Amino acid sequence: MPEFCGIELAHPVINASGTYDALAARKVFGDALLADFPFSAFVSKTITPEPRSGNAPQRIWETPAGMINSIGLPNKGLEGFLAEDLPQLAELPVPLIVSVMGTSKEEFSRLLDGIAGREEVAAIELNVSCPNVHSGLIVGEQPSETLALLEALRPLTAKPLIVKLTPNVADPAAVAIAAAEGGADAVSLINTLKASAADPVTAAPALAAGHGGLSGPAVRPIALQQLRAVAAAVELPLIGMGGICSGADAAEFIALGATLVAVGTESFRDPRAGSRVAAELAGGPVASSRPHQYSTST
Ligand code: RRO
Repeated sequence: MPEFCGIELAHPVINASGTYDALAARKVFGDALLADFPFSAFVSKTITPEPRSGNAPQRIWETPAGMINSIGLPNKGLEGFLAEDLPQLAELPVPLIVSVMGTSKEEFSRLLDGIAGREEVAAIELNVSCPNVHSGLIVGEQPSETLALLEALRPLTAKPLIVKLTPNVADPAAVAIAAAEGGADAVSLINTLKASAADPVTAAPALAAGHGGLSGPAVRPIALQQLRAVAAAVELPLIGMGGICSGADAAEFIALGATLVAVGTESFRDPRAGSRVAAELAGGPVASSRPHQYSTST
């Protein structure tokens, strides 16, 4: 049984925020979902102080080894989340981690005030890395800003604070060090990589927003390198994610320093991916399900 920031978990596989709608799944699968939930903890979609409708479509674009999203953080806002979603999420058979994002220290503080005191909430993930919101907030990109945010938030709660790092900086380890100095309990990485695409026929941008964040197997080696760098820089427990599709993929993240792993984009293709990855991981080393597509003979 892995232990993470004092929380006992049945296995090391959780979901990446925003990639698995547990409430929609409950409506489809009913209580069968609760009897066999795919993750050992559930991370909510990121919430903001006020409701947001997200970006205009087109918001998703598939790529050969993943997808680009420009979802733009649609959510019910803090009040809507507390009134409508939290009571249902509390029925899940696993600890709940709530992901939050503000555009200032004051907004983050408001979110923590509303959420941290709720007994249903085991931990809070601070999303300082969404690639799709033009907030002017550089908190996750500059170590000094990350430190200042944590110094403002740390006194507000004793619950574990997890900082979700952006991969879109030259030195993610420097941001992780600042998070640790500010009193973060853990770090999760990576969020999506800034990416773009155009329709080759019309020449129009593939996404209405013009750009988005790339996820899926394409980003996995980048995520592994950033995880390795962060693991060398801080003592904190790490949640590793980025293109995990199998137990073998998850084992790579654990080998390079992750305490927990998160399945994200793969859950869109296979909603049972979390259970499958956990079972493959528990079964010991798993041969890669993907043969080499490019020559590796030299
Ligand atoms: O909602 C999104 O567009 C989004 C978020 Br909050 C995030 O953290 N990462 C991402 O790729 N998309």
